[in-house]
Amino acid sequence: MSIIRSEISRRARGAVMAVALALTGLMAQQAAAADNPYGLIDPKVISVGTMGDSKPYTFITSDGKFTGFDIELFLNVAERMGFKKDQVVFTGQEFSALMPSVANGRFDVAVAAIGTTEARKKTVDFSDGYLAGYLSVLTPDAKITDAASLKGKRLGVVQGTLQEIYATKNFKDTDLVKFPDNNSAVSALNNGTIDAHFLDYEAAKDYTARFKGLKIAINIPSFDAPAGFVVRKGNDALREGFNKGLHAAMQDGTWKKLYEKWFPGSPMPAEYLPKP
Ligand code: SNW
Repeated sequence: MSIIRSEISRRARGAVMAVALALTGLMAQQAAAADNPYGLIDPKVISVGTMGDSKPYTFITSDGKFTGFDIELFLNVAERMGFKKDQVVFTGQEFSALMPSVANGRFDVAVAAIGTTEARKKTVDFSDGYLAGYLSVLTPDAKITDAASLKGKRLGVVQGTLQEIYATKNFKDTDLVKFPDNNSAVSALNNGTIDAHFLDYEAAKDYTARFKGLKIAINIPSFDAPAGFVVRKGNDALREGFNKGLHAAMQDGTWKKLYEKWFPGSPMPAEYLPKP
């Protein structure tokens, strides 16, 4: 009898312990969520991977600050989520390193006119879209006017971009030359090492203003791959926080104001404008 009783009480103590442990674990989790609702690497700052030479989307000014449409829009969204300017840390990287760095937990988010595609969604998650436009061929050669005239030419692409994928598939007789970033490709273009460079429309347009000999020759629509903020797979709290901020920025006219500032004269997709 007493042996049975002590066995029962032993089991009961075990069960109570298990419940207590489970509760402690749950409380710890809740405390973590309260301290770090967006699942950030450091709960007090948002660590952002971006690029230094994708003007006017994202670039570094001569005094070392990141700015551009994507950067100002991101800072506005972050502020709506309670993060001041000094709580957002930007780091410049090559384009091809951005999505892997988010997947590996080096950055909380990547921001650099990064187009949303099913292939990319296999390794990272995207916020809702905030930008849609063209992929453009930049060249000093007046004879380059369409895909056929790129035959036998040397075309620059930045590694890992949609331009690289598109050119591989559609510019079959073109010699593709891969670069780590736009500036090195445009240097090669200006010294004649390549015949044309394939990049985002607004960046191409910016280079035409800086180098008078360069023209935009071909525009490929990329509206099916709108740019979004890239987050670690499964970080839904951060992604949803960005979505909420993005929609608020679109609804109150902030998006429109920034678009007109950075992309003057470019048509505005109605879906990002305030809804009545
Ligand atoms: O797919 C387009 C989108 O429609 C908009 O025009 C902004 O650029 C894109 O997102 C494509 N951007 C390239 C990419 O995602 C290159 C990004 C970069 O050079 N930073 O691969």
